[in-house]
Amino acid sequence: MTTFLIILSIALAVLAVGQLMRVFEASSKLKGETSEVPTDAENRYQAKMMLVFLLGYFSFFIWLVARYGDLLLPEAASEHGVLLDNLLDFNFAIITIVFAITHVYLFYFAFKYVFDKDRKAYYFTHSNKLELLWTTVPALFLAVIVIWGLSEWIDITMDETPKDAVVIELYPKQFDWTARYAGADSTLGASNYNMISGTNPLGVITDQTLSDKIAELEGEIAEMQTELDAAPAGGLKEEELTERIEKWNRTLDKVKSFEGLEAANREYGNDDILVKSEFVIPLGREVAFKFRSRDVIHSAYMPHFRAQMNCVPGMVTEFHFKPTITTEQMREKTNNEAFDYILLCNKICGAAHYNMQMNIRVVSEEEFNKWMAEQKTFKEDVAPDETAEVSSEVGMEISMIEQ
Ligand SMILES: [Cu+2]
Repeated sequence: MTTFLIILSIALAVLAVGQLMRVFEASSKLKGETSEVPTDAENRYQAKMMLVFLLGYFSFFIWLVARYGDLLLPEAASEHGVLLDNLLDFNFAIITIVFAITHVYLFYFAFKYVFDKDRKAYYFTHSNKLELLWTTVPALFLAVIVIWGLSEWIDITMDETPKDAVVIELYPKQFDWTARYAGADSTLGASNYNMISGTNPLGVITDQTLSDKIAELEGEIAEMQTELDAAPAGGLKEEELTERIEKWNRTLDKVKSFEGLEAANREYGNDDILVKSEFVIPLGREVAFKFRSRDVIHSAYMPHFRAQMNCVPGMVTEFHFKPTITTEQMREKTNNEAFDYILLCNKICGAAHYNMQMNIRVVSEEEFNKWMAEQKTFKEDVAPDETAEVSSEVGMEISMIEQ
């Protein structure tokens, strides 16, 4: 309401000024004044004002850069991040130089060539020399930017992931992240959304989760069947239940088809490690990320590492980088005890999108190995009689998704 009133009063003020100007024009016309033609003194005053404006304009620009410049991006904490920053700085440098030159000329010429009735404008139709200059110079700069940028991008995205890389899957859903480490075998276990259950939020396929899921589905189907047998024939309830049983049977068929996977593929998942709220990566070692999504498109954004990748349902996207500064070192550098690297969702994905984040801790190789050894593997995690409470909660969420 306040905003509306402010807009309304501004609009009314503009209208009032417009009407007043018309009154002045009409009255000076009646008096016979020729106010449309400025006097020489007025012209000289306007020309000087152009210089004053130029000075104010650049002072404001310099103040803005000094005051807010460091809000652009935090210090890069990955190897390729430095390359990207150099590229960005080069672009900013060119833009700033061109901006300064063109604007100085714009306002200085308005001052220098103030109206003079004794001066005649120099007229020429075109100049080949000028055309050549203002075509080739920008073309050269653009070529440098494009070729340099492309070659860096190819270096960053096309080079092969080293064998000793830490493999981590980032799995988003509305509205949180789960990180899954490939474990001792450096291979992520196969996964499928049909396998998702209370104890298996990422749908990892192992012998254990397969038999659990089949038992769960068969149990549900049997329950629905009992209900169906008791339902009155020909009713709406019978139709609904029959449809649901058919749907669940299709899921069961899909899940059973995973039994045909090679034994090794049902083994890789056992030593995977699932973590929430924070994940840890080692300094100076390549980290290979794989991204999936459970529901909608999310985007994994790690600003300090200059990394961002879409997480798309139904496909796996990838990115890898090498961290160069530990969390501790960054805390000292920024003089901020509470500093943490962060993973954010950078795709507006729903109501609690703003809350989709996860801390990232960069530690030394030894610390990383120690941390890994302390984590429970997926096999230990899905052992029966554990996480019973969590299971019912997540189970509800999944049944909601399946509807
Ligand atoms: Cu999201």
